[in-house]
Amino acid sequence: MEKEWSTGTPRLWARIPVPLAFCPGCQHGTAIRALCEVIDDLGIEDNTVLIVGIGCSAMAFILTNVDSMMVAHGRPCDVASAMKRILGKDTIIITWQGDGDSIAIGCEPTIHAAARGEKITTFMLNNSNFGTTGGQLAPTTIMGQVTTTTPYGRNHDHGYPIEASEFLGNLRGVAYSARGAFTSPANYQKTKKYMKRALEKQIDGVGYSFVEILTTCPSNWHLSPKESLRRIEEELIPQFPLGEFKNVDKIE
Ligand SMILES: Cc1ncc(C[n+]2csc(CCOP(=O)(O)OP(=O)(O)O)c2C)c(N)n1
Ligand code: SF4
Repeated sequence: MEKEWSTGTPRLWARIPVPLAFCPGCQHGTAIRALCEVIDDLGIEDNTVLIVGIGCSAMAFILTNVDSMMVAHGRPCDVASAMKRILGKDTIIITWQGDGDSIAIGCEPTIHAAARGEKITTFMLNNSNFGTTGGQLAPTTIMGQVTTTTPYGRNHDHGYPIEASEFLGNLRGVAYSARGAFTSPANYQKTKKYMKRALEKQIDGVGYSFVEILTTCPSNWHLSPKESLRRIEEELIPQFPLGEFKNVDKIE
């Protein structure tokens, strides 16, 4: 029987039954659901292309019923820039990336796509470590955080975390930059609003748009799903405040 979308499942959600690839309590699935809902709301599913890098976050391409491409680790913004230029303004190009993919190995592609003001949108899932490969230090690892490569906690010798939303918001080619989280229903709705605004900037052809989303990684944090949510509230949000950092309708 045809699935009833009125039950609350986003239209864009994959129509083939696939086992969820994520660990219990991981919020990557929540983020993908939010993406599906936003694309549904905007009615852009037929002209959207999703470009994923490498990492747990990349599983988005299996769970969404949208044209997609998986590219080399860190390279989504390069491929997205080329695609947008070839396919033109009517194709909505989204890169869906982990923090490692986006601002560790993919730092240069991301910064230069932003600086060039490419009319693409990046959604970056910040779980403060490299999830897939076992929880190593990432540019988003906070001070004091224990990871497999900082077993005594990140300290001053390891350098300092990158606040990607604030940093990218300072670049001229960026039309929109925001950071959200899914720690409560209210935050879920707010983050969806940020995601929608970012895509609207692309639809309006203003410039590069970016939304960072704080997500849980219970397996590598060695916390329960509930404790992981508390960690985002108590430890990550104070370091990575939620909100909009740039929102312009025209780049001068
Ligand atoms: C060129 C290259 N370098 C390293 C790797 C190994 N690798 C695969 S996933 C990954 C980390 C992904 O972390 P992140 O982007 O934060 O995503 P998450 O898994 O946390 O969603 C790494 C280093 C790779 N696949 N390709
Ligand atoms: S390792 Fe972390 S990011 Fe990857 S699926 Fe598990 S909880 Fe999610």
